[in-house]
Amino acid sequence: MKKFYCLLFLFLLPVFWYAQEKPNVIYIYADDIGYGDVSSYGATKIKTPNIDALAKQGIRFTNGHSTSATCTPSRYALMTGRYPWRQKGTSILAGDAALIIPVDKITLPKVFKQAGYSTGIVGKWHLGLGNTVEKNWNSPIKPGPNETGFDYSFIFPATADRVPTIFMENQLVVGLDDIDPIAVDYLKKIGNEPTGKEHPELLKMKSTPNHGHDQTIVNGIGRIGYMTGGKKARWVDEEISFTFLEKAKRFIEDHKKEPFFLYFGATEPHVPRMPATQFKGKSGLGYRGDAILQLDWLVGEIMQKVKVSGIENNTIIIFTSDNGPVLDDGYEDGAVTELNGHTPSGNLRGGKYSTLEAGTRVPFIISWKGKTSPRISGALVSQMDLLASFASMFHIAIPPNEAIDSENHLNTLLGKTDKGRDSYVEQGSTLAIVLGDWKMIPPNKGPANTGSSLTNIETGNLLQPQLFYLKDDISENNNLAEKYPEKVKQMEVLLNTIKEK
Ligand code: NG6
Ligand code: CA
Repeated sequence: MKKFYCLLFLFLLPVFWYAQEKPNVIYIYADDIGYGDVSSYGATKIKTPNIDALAKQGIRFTNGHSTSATCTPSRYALMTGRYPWRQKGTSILAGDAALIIPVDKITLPKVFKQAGYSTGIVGKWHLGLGNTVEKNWNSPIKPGPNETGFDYSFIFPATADRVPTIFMENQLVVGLDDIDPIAVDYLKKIGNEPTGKEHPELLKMKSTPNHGHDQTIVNGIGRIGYMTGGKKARWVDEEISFTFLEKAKRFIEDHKKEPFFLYFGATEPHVPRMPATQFKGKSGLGYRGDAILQLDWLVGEIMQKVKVSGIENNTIIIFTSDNGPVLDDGYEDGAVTELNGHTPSGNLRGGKYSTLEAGTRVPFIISWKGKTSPRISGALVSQMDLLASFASMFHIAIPPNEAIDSENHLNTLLGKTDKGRDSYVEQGSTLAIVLGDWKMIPPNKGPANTGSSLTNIETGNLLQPQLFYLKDDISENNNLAEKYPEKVKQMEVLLNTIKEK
């Protein structure tokens, strides 16, 4: 009899192994959406029903963070599980930058690969390509997403406002043409195409003074950087998200029978905001608001695709943003003039580029239909923690000295507990430290505001230390540094310890 049970156990072993939970994971990374930009986070001037539906069936984090108040560093941290400021060259990258993610270290997609998943990225990349700035855009470029953990990639290289304005599928620009080769330069003008600076009359959307965005014109929009050739490969801004959505749906369709990880990097509501005709004018808040509606629609389309694929109860959908919001980020798109009382940062201070809360505290929703009990969680969590958390889900060991800043908070991310991180470093114009309910911004030179003729955002810079008790003062209005100097000291020491780790 004993023998029988033994044999039965051995026979069932593979069944147990397969029964280990391997939900599909779709990570939707919005670009520049703010804490107050979606209705489930309190927006009243704009409605985001699909994102709200996701929040309603999942966990809505009220203290969820990117690491940084701009894109590249936040994405670097998500991928590597390391604070970006540990590595030089992780600030906003040019469109021709070299890859900054190490190819020989663990990454978030590699965690999934090790667990037997198919991995794909569709959308914005902005982490560099190839080994050097100089590259031939007309032949395969590597290393890139495929060398850092993605089996499949369909991306645009940097941002929607940076050249080259093209898509790439697995190392190769889509739509290459031998007789019209692509060249890109960020230092000098190349080719003879008009620039926004020389020919503003050709623009369908003007760039705002002092903001650049006046180099090569593509699709009637002045860009950062110079580009020539590749006329057939260039995107039409109004169609970018349809293209990404189609590729994402295809990826889901092709992999619905196996576990998959899909990183979906939406471009909304980053500049240039040039939504599709069906969304133009729909929000009443200018193109920025329309772009948010478009983003919400995208989220709904992805949710629907998951549903009709019959994998709803086996799919985790995460929605979050790479940094806080900005209104005027370089184009006359009505974001400021048609704001109509909308508050993109909600009740937080600051925004994109800022060390204040709105720089990194962003909408953060995790839904696993049928598994997560819907709730609101105030736990302090970071996108950077997904790496260690999923590694723990799959019992994967992280190699020593890799992903050193990623913490395992799987139970928190799945809503089983509200215990999050004890401490966290937020990167804006300087590094701030959060410890429990306290936040300290060390003294920092530099203007208190990015400037009313520029993005007009409070930076958080002050020559004195700033100490806030976030629990009672989420809007960082009450500087307690003078009252609690020992707390300031303690947090300064902690920040230095983390920096030296
Ligand atoms: C800035 C751009 C801004 C935006 C940002 C990157 C200027 C003056 N401003 O340099 O428009 O592109 O870079 O945004 O050029 S991010 O979300 O990718 O970090
Ligand atoms: Ca961004």
